[in-house]
Amino acid sequence: MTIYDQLLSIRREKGAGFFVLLDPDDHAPEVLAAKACLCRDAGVDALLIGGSRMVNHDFKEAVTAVKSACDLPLIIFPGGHTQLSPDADALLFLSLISGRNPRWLIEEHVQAAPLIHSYELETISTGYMLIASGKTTAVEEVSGTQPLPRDNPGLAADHALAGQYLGLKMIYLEAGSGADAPVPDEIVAAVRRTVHLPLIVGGGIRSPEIAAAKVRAGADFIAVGTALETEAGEEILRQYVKTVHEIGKRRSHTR
Ligand code: 1GP
Repeated sequence: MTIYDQLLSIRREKGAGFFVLLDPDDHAPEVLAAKACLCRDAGVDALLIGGSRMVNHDFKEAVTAVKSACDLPLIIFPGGHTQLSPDADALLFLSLISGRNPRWLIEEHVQAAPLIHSYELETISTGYMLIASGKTTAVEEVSGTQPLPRDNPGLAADHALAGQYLGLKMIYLEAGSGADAPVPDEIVAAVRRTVHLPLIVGGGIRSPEIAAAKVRAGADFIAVGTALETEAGEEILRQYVKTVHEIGKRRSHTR
């Protein structure tokens, strides 16, 4: 079964799923591996690995360490074409469709393609949409693109729909790592009403309650990184997992 099929079956069976983002810019490979084990024990559905600053030169080493420590699906969430590894299970092949910078719409992809092919990595083509969050985020800086406004759910929905028509397989609504404010519920809901693609929501989600609100609004997968940097205990992880699964189940029954 492909990782994409596994994600679809998580959505079908659990209603919604919970991802933890591991950032190799912030931690040594052995620390990431220990975190991955905690995540597995707490019932996290999959791990994302990547970072937008790309200062870490040991990306492959980090992926190998995490993959050999635990068998959770490990999906690269790349900050650029240098973040690739044959040891990951899949790659979110991100196109920054909220922006108008050709580098992040196609150029990085061309650079990455030959290596992805030789690694035989599964690619999950994903429309990546940056939503304004109240402060300039690393994604905004690095990509040199403007985020979509917070107060225009219709515009966000139009972008997601264009992504769906282009044949993308997922949409990622991103407020930016460490964002002051997460993607507004109204934007999540508008995108949910408009496209049938699996929807990941991340950036600035700092509590299980906020995660719950995003799932209620229509998120299929919640991604959290920063909030678990200081408090990555099994207990808080379990709370996120339980909340996302409970609300997801409830929502799938009322659909
Ligand atoms: C960033 O969506 C992820 O790309 C996670 O964001 O670090 O704010 O949880 P946080």
